[in-house]
Amino acid sequence: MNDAASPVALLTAANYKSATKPIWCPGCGDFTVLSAITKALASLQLPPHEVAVVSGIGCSSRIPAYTACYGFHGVHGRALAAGTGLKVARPDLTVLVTGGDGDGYSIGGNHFMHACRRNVDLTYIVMDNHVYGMTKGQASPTTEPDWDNKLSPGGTGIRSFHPLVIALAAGASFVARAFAGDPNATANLIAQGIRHPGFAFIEVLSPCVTFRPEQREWKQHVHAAPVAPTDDAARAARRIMTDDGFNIGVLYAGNRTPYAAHCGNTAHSVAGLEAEFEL
Ligand SMILES: Cc1ncc(C[n+]2csc(CCOP(=O)(O)OP(=O)(O)O)c2C)c(N)n1
Ligand code: SF4
Repeated sequence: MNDAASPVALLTAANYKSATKPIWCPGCGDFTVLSAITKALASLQLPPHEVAVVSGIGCSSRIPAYTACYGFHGVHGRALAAGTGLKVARPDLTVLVTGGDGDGYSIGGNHFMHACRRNVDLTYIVMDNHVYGMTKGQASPTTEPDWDNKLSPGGTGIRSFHPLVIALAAGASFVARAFAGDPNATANLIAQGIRHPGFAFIEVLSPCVTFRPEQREWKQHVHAAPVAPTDDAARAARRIMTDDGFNIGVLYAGNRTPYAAHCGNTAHSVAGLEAEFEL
C-alpha cells in the first residue's frame, strides 16, 4: 500500500511490453523500434492504459500486440484512419500509429497525406525497410528504382516516393528521421514527437534483414543531421530533398494549431444512438 512516505514506483520500458513474444526474423529492425517505443513511453511516464497503439497489416504492424497499451491491429493501409478517429473521439489518449512503408505509403498513401493535412495530435511511426516484408519482398513505394530482385528483375525503374517531403508539403507539423539501430536516439525522437502538439511523423529506417540484407550496412551510413531543426517548412523540404537520406534527427518542428474536434451533441448510449438514426 502506498502512503505519503512510500515512493511512487516509476514505470520502466518493461511495463509497456506485453507477454506476447515477437515473431520477427532475428535481426529485424522492428525489434529495436518496439524497444524505442517502450523507452519513449517510460521516459514520459504515460500510464499504459492512457496510450493506444494502432496499426494496419505488415511485419511492422504487429507492434500493438507486443505492447501492454491499448492496441488495434486493423486493416492494411487504414491505420491512420483508425488512429485519427480514435484520437478525435478520445483526445485524452496518447495515440501512436505504427506500420510499414507499404502500409503507409502505398495502399495507405491517401490517408497519409490527409493525416498530415488534418494535423490531429498523434504520432505516426513508420518502419521503412523499402520493401513489403510480410508478403515476401515485393517492391514498395520507397524501393530504389534499380533494386534488382526476382520479383522485379532489373528493378522497377520507378522513382521512389519521398515520404518526408510529401509530409511537409501536406502539412505535417513535426518531421523526423530515426534509425532502428540506435534505440535510445529513436526513443528520444519518439518522445519528442509525442510531446509535439499536432501530427508528428517519424520515419524510422528499419532494416529488413531477410529481403534486404544489404540494409545491415545502414549503420555505416547514418549520421546526425548537421543542422538544428527548422520551423520553416520550405527550408526543411530543401534540406531533405538534397540530403543523402541518412540524416537522423528532428528535421522540422512547426507550430500549426492541431485539429480540435467539434463533435457537437454526441449520443452516449445505445438508446441515444438509435434515437439519432431513427427515420
Ligand atoms: C487489402 C490488403 N491488400 C494486401 C494485403 C497483403 N499485404 C499484407 S502486408 C502487405 C505489405 C506489408 O509491407 P509493409 O507495410 O511495408 O510492412 P513490412 O511487412 O515490410 O513491415 C501486403 C501487401 C492485405 N493484407 N490486405
Ligand atoms: S520479413 Fe523483414 S520486416 Fe518482416 S520480420 Fe523478417 S526481417 Fe522483419
